[in-house]
Amino acid sequence: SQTTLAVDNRKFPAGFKFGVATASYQIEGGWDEDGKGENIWDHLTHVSPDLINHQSNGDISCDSYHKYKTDVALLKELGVDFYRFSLSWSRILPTGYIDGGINEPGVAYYENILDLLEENGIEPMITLYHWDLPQPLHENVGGWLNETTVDIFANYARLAFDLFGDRVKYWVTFNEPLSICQQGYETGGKAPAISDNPGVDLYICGHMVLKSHAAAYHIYDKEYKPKQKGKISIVINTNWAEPGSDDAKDVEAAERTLQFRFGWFANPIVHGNYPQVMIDRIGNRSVQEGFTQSRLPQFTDEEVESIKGTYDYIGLNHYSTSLIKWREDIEIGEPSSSKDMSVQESIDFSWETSASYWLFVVPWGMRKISKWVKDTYNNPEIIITENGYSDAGGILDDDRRINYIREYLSSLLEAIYDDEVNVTGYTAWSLMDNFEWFRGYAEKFGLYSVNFTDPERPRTPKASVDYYKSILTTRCLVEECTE
Ligand code: PNW
Repeated sequence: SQTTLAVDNRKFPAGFKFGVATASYQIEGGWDEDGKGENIWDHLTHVSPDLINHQSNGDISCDSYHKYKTDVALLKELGVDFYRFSLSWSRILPTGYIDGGINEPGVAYYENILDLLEENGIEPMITLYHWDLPQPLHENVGGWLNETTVDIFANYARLAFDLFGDRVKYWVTFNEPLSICQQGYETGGKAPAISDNPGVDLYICGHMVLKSHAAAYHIYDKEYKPKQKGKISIVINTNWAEPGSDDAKDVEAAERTLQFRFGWFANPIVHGNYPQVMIDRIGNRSVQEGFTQSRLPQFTDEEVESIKGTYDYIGLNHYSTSLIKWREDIEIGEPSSSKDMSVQESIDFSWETSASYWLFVVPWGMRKISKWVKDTYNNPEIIITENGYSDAGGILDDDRRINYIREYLSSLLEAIYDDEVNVTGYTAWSLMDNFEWFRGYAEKFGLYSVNFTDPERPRTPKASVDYYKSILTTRCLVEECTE
């Protein structure tokens, strides 16, 4: 395996921005306060607590609903250029629908945060949807499996631009459609945890999320961008897929993996339609399985035109790398997206581990995925919207996290200078330890530690706070960097 030998001593380009990220359900708490409606994560953690490690939930979490002033003080202390956070849809629209009424205290909460960020010179980057769908939209409408949700989301997006857009220059429609659809509607690893129609529902979800994204993009582009002058896009996640050998078949399988994970969403927004390899493979298998049409829905020509170009930058969440080898197509039976892809995925046992089973420390993957995105999608502006390292907690001297950030950023500098990839920002996940979905509070990604057994939820800086601060001051990774 390759390793980064020395830390890059070059300075990040002028204008390069550093931030940290969080998400509403993971930090806010106040799950039913001041008129907030129930969302699919409130519902799932309450109805099926056994799905979550230690039966934890986000009812209180970091209590950021009450402690946002402290949070902004932490951001100020860190010296970040921007803060990426998400809106809780059901805090603003308790039923999910505009017609259900706007919850004023919910709106005030985000206005207060935006005011404080502005006072402190920190730019907001707002994610409209980081997985917390209002429960009524799931229960009564069918959530991301129903076309109706596209319009309902578009109305919510318009409201958000209307309420907050004068102060926001960076918008994200969706965080990680791959996680939303594959885990929410196939493996059951995320809310609404539906897994009874594998190989079918996830692609319908992807279709609806892409249409919803495009609808929100066009609303912003036509009605708000001319005066608000911000940028809007989507955040897509993927591991780097490293071919298991130089064999052409392994190289092809690795490329196919990237297309099935990243291309599923990036190809439509950049080139207008799903990757050909997905259209072909899912189409062929569907026929053999006895379906009368492909399990991958089709865009009409009009939809292709409308989705194409709906990005002002590309948001990339990147944490780790996998080794991919070619394999014989899996035999026809019950459909699934992994059978559609049919590759053999593994890791190198020499890679450093983390507290997350899926996260291995492979810094050079950052350069490779950035370069691949540049080459595959017409050299777009790229913002790394998440990258980070988990431990099991109780470690304030988090040298493994420091090392992870240093080496991934070093690899990013190589992408920027040696491969001329247009990366304009980097976001560390996360500002503080928080509710890590099905893993509860067992995996900690924070730069600040949070004591979840203390009702005050005190935040304590880990050593990585000082390290990140120093990067923000010097704009490089070593004590003496070249200009
Ligand atoms: C992100 N993977 O999800 C999410 O956006 C965050 O909410 C989450 O807390 C963070 O990563 C850490 O898990 C991911 O399998 C889901 O490579 C899956 C993967 C990576 C990130």
